[in-house]
Amino acid sequence: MSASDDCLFCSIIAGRIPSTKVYEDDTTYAFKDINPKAKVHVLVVPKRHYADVAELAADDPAELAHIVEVAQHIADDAFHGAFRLVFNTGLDAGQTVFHVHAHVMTGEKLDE
Ligand code: IU
Repeated sequence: MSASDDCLFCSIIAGRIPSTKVYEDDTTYAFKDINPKAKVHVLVVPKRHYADVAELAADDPAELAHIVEVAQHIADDAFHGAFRLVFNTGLDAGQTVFHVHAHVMTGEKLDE
């Protein structure tokens, strides 16, 4: 669970790799996805390193709830509160970065 130098999102949180920050507080960081799948596509991550959402939920459910709150705030600002929240979990579900991240998609009416 410790931050590792070879974790891309740990490096983004630490500022070693640039990102377009959308939100930050003591425990949580949010930045624009470099390959957006919606008009507004933001990744919300805990600053502490967890591989996936199941690991986060088991160790720190309050942080998971906080990530949902941050997603709601982003959507309140971008699109009257409507948003899609996705946690790809595991290689076969399309997870490519193994630092848990919520995809927040909003800013427009989304396909069903
Ligand atoms: P996934 O759920 O693990 O597949 O999501 C990883 C996301 O991280 C994906 O949407 C990428 O576009 C995004 N991303 C990024 O925002 N910045 C990067 O430097 C890299 C990936 I690499």
